[in-house]
Amino acid sequence: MNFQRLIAAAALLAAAGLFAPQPAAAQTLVWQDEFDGPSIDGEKWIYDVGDGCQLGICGWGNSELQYYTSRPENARIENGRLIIEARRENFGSRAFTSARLKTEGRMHFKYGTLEARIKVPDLRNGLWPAYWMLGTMGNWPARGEVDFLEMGSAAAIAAGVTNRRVGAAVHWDYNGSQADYGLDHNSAFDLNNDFHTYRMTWDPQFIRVSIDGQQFFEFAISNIEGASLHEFHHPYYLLLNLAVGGSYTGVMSNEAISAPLPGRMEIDYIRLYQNPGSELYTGANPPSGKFGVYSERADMNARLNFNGDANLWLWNNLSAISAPAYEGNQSMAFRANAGAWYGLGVALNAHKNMSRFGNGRLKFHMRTTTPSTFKIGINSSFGDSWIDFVAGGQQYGLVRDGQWHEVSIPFSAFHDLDLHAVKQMFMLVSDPPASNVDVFIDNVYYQDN
Ligand SMILES: [Ca+2]
Ligand SMILES: [Ca+2]
Repeated sequence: MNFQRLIAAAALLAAAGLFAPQPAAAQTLVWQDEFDGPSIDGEKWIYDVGDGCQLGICGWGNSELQYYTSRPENARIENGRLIIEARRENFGSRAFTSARLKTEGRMHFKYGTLEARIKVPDLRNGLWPAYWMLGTMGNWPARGEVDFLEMGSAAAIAAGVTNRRVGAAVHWDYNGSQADYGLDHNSAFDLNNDFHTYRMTWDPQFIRVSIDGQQFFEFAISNIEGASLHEFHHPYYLLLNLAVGGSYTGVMSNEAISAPLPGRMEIDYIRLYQNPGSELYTGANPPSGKFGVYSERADMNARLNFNGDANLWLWNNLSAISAPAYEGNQSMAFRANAGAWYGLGVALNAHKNMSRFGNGRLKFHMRTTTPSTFKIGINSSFGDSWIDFVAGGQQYGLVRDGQWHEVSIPFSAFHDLDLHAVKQMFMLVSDPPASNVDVFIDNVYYQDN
């Protein structure tokens, strides 16, 4: 079945009036945030900050006009509610600020029922509140996306139902192309005057979305192989944001934003209930001491298992050569040819919570004579974070003399590093060398303080 047929089939079901409200069954509450603490809980939420340009997606991939910050002006707790506030103010070369929060590295789940009580601001025109989830691993759209609440679309503005229309949608990969399926619901009254209950149920068969008990979205996900729906059977994390302008709204310039500002999206609570087959990750019991990324040493408290946890990827221009290890039997021993960049990465199959290493160091042994600039990095929920090794600059213990040396980099030296949500624990990328070079790395580990 192709994607177009899926849409057609779902549209027929909708036309036939088969989207009946589902009675709520008694379910086990497994995660919640009532937003009744003194401040936003950092064990549950982290911020996406900036305009996306640092990740190569200026405007967060949607031509959004705002700069996201982690300041209380844009996100805070007030009277038992999470407030996300969009403001008109110049910040980071943008004319608006707002906030985008996510549970990446703090709460991931597969299957479950989510219930949230949310009040949106007056959206006319140009505000775009969103309550949604993204697959934890992989590149969009192959990581999967499910939107439970989006409002302020260009079509809603054109139809004169900006504050009444709510949309739900799914996005995934179908044979290497983006596939989408979405449905809208027009409420009989404005949704910005009060709180409404948004419910998403996800089990091995369906993703369904309702507002105030009225289901308006259903997507069948059980035909995994036939319809390429693997994306909807993996863990996801939650996001909440209030965008200003952007392609969804069709409001593309600062001058065209007419919504009253500041505008506040308020979330009273989010509760997650268990469904059959549910999985929940909260980053509990994180490792400490010495954590072996690529080390055979006996004194590691824990270590990566390359037959399950992680893979060593050779990205470009590296071929294995035979050489003695620094310790144990194995080491990274590679030759890079002149004239092309080279790089490698230790990629995890799932996020790892390394938050106990914040005051610690990344340590490894390295042996090389390369004079080229290279960089050592870690990928976390904030994207890549790199430390440059420029010949003649800070070397963190490396001497480029062809002998083994220990390199020790404090994690505090990495910018924009979210140790709570690490996805690639060790990366190396080098400028093209002028002549062939050999690079040896061994005994890579995280050391806490
Ligand atoms: Ca509350
Ligand atoms: Ca070794």
